[in-house]
Amino acid sequence: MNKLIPLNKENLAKFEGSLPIPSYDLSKRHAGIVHIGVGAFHRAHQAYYCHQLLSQPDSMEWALTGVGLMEYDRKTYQALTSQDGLYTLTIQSPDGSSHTELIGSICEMLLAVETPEVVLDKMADPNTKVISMTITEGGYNFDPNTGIFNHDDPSVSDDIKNPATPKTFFGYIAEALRRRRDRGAGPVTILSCDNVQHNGDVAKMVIKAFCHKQDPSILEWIEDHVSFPNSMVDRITPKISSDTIQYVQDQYGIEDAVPVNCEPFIQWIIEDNFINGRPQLESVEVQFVDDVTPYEEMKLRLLNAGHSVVGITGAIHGYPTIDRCIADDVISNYLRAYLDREASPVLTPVDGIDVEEYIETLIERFGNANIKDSAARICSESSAKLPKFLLPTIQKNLKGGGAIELGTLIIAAWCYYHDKGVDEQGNPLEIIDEMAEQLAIQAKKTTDDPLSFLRQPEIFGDLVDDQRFSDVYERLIKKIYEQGDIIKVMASCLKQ
Ligand code: CS2
Repeated sequence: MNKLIPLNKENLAKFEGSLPIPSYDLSKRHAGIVHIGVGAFHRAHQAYYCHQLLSQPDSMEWALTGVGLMEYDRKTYQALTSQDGLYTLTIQSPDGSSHTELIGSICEMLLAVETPEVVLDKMADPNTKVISMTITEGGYNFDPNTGIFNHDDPSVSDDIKNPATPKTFFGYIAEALRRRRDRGAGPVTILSCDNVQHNGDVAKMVIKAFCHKQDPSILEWIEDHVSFPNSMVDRITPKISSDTIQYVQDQYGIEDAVPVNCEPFIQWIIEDNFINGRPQLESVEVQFVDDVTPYEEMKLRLLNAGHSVVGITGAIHGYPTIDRCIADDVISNYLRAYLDREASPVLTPVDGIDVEEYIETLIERFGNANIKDSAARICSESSAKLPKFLLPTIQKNLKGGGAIELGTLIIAAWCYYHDKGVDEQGNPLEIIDEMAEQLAIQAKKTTDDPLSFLRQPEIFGDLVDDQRFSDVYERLIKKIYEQGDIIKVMASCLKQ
């Protein structure tokens, strides 16, 4: 086998001809955007859109500075730094075909734990017009039931006391905004790219709540100088895997430590509310709208909730990937029934969007066997996801007298998942959740107190007090525990 070529600027020309490389001059890029949270999703989505934009005339100021805030970001930081920000993106279609490109929109990477001052100065630089982020559903640190920001989180309260030496996302934003104000660096747009309903409004609420405690003097400046567009982001992006590393080596002879693979589908809908200019992303098919609400509601409650329905039940059974779950007729019929009977009836209709068609497409997307999206990724951090993806549908149906059985079974299955810790084939479940310990403790009490798992108000609010909900839950959790076969229980719920 030929020697592998390390991926970096110097070697770029060597790849020409074997795969598409950036058509723009890398030395002419300027980072008008600082992005916090450079995970696989960011690199398959926003960085890919920016890459396409940079290929067009007059857009060189819309490249990205990538920031990792935490120690666990070090590996990506080191890899991307040694690769001059370059990486491969492999787009994999359901028919088995793949297309790989070299992406060049990330000009530089910074690691906050290494160079905090550089990060703060970059965020406060007048040339930084947008600070965007993917900090995950749980990263906003608020109670989904009360909407209240959690000041008591230990690292948040540390940051409240030490404004000049931040550690958290909130601390960095507050200090950067103060520096912008004091230096007259101009307004800035804070653009959330997470799967949270009204992600911009939520970002504004939590940042203001943090500043209110830390330094209320900045609040007025924020009101006049910072905008927070809501946005809906979409592209299924598995975790980086050794398969993809191997694939780009075998196909292209490229040594890329952090390659990304994803599905062909991509969508970004943003409210046109940028306070200091914005990239002309409409030229690469990003949609700008006045109100993103109906689109985000549809995506979170159909696609993301649908993912949880499939991922949790499939993981319990022992299917490793989402496509394997979908290939099981009971799971795919169950998914369709959940979306048709419970999720769609309580959605705000979107002009020009056919929900039936949206559902068809999402089931096809889930069935993409080429991307190998793991059930474990979908189940990870469900304690932050389900209150945003699935519980709103149950709550709406409880209010309006709609059906709740199929959604409630997923909550019961989630409890079982944390109680058992192994799948039905006897293999250990890969459980990744910040609340995993508490979830397991509550789940393990189920045989004595069937409603024990629901007694976690930070997740379920006061849902346990709803008689109709708790009756259905109790019946279903007993069924799961008695039968010990999740697919059978799903099939029986479908018949009703
Ligand atoms: C998934 C999302 O994390 C999850 O549970 O539903 O990551 C999903 O793949 C993306 O939102 C797709 O846009």
